Amino acid sequence: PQTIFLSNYMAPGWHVESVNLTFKLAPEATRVISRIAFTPNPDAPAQPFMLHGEELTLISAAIDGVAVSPDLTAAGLTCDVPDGAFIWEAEVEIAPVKNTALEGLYMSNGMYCTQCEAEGFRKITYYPDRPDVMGVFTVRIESDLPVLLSNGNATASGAGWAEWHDPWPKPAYLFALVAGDLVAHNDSFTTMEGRDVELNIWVRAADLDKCAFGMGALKRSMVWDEQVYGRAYDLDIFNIVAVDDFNMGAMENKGLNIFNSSAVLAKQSTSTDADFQRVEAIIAHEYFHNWTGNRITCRDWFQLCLKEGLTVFRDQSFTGDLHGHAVKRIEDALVMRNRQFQEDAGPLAHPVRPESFVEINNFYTVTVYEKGAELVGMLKRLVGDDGYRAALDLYFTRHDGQAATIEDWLAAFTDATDRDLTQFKRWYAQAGTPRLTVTDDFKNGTYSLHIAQQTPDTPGQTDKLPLHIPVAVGLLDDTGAEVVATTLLELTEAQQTFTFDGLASKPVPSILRDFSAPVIIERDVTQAEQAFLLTHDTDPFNRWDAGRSLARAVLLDMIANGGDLDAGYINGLRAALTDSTLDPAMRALLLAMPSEADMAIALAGQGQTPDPDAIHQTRRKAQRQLAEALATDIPAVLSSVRIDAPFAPDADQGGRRALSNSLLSLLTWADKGTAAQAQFDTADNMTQQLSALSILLAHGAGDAAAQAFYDQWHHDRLVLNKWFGVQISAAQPQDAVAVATRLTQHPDFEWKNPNRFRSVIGALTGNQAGFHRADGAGYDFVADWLIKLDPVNPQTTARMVAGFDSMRRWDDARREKMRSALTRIKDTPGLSRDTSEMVTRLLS
Ligand code: DPP
Ligand code: ZN
Repeated sequence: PQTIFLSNYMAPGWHVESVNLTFKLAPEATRVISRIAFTPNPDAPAQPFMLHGEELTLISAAIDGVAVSPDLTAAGLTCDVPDGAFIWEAEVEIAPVKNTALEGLYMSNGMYCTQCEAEGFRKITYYPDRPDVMGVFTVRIESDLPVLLSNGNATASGAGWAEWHDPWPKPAYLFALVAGDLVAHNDSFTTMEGRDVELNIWVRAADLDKCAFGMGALKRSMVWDEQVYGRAYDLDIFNIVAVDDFNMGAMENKGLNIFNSSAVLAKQSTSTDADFQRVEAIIAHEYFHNWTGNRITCRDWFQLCLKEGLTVFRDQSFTGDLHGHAVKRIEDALVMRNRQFQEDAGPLAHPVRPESFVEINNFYTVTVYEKGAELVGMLKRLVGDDGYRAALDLYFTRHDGQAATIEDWLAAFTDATDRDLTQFKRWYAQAGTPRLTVTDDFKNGTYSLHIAQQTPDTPGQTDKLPLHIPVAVGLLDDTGAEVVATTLLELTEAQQTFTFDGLASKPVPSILRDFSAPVIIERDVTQAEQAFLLTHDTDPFNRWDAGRSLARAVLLDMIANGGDLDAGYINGLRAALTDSTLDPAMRALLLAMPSEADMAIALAGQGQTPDPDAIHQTRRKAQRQLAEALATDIPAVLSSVRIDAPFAPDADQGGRRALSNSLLSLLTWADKGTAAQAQFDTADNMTQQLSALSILLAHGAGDAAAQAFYDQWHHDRLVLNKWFGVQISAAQPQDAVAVATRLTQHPDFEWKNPNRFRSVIGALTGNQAGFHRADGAGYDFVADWLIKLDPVNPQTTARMVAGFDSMRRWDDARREKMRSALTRIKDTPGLSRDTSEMVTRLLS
């Protein structure tokens, strides 16, 4: 397979002025007729005329009305073309019903839908399928299905056909088409520019009662983008369609967003608070792409973070504005530390802007998305709120209608704010998580912080240069009073000293407030100092982080030396738990012990080899002892957070439910499931029902509840995914593979559906001690299923093979078993390009 390099970028030889497409839909034999107006690009180097195309049957082709016979290649076609502008016409045949990869035009439950990002359009017709070729699309759909949708505005329709016109030039990856027997949840919105917009969420009739929340989220997103970024919607209609079979979360096609049904449908009885929050965030994310992604797109796929990092940053800010920034920042930092830092430390590490790829689908990663968002957040900290807004305004003005690069993005910041970002740009090119080693001293009223930075080697990259890192710091005195408020230090050298004068005594530093940069802080801190910060820090993120660090230290100490849960830690948690001035959501976060993965990462970071069983057993023991220690405190806290109002999926109630479910989990150690069973039996919402089921299963008392849950919900595909997943996530390590095996034999295990596949295979890779069973049964089970899925759906297979990326962390025996499972995948005849690139990187 061919490797593509950023450094080989070449401008396209031809522009597309306009595209007319006609679709004659049929499951086995859809005809796609295209008419494309090409003009030569005077700024491009000379190159042959080439159109991408895969898995197409060419019926006919013509240039300026004269039939031609192009040369067909594996990647598309080449053809002699006239010197100036010309009209290309072609007719191809495709078979949507056979398309199980879910890229291009495919069918899901009898409906036609598309997924073209990144390179799916070439499976629909011959086209220059690259994001820097932007054309105006007009689409005619012919089908007997009642609802026929494409991008832009509806222009005409009749019995069995509809036409759509999108006035905004766009790359092919934003093309979309839907045809199905659908109904709409309808609403409207008037933009700040006075445009009346029709809003629809299209679903199957049975799902119509799950659309109201998503519609509200859409309208909140539209208002927020007007108020915070000054960006209004630009078409007369905005359609969202829910699809059951979908590889990713959702897709921002111009005016016709297509969503994995799990990312748009929500209602009280079937959706957890986390589901509601995820639906709102993804709807916002896709909507925000209309400006950051669609109006300004990417020049090439190496620039993916240009739209994704920025749009994730925007959706995170939106969620923070609506529901509170402190909790949101902690949640986002957890994703960075538990997932992105792990990716950045392993064989799959890559820069936020990669320099090469074999299959671009393998780079829709937590590094491009979430670390990409952190880079935007750091830029905002460095230039300030006003500078950020000025830079974004300039970016939109300058690049509207263009396919841009990271260079363009940074130039907008430099030109709007006069900041030199030459060094900051290294963040886009250097992979790996920087480690900041911090020491301090105090002399004659002057406090000095010495910070050294170092970024470890990553695959293909050694000798990293110093980065420009914003480090937010505050100083507290020994009474807990803040003697220096949050100050942004700019670390640019390999080693640097920052001083603070005029202090009466040596302060306690609070470093990396608000998680101001995606880095690891290494500093010798006593447990007493962590306990002090847990009580006194005025920065909510660092207060939580002090508690988290303390918990980690205590648990690691128990793993190394045995013994009981530390009394100081218990007292700190009791103080936080019973502090009624603390938001319940924050108390729930404080109470949550570091995950098993977090502890494995911490041990590996100390140069030790983690034992997944010891981690699991110790964590369970710690929870049991915490439950005993807090037993008398729990009832009063539970009644103080009881909800008397009707259900609402809002932050206040969500926080109360999160805290009460943490406490229910603790209570279950003593009552053996009485309270959890009662909550299961009477729950009127999915958060309460699923938490109770999960707790019962984790305590070995969930069989009856699991059966009852199935009987109640087997007709609902999204809830059934939870039923599959929770039995594996909550299983004890020795049982997890057996439970997963049994579930794959269940008649409802529709393994070709990505959500269902992930709910079983993904749940097992997420059960650390279960997946990493010493005998390798977990690895073999997952490898068998990935080998089976690969020919059907390469993209989802490749994504899930990343579950092996912790390989280096474990003991030799486990590592060898992981290697041999991966080697077995690698040696499978006919392995897809997607999976083979991933396995090769994992094994290298
Ligand atoms: N562009 C899509 C998104 O992130 C890909 N799933 O929103
Ligand atoms: Zn996105």
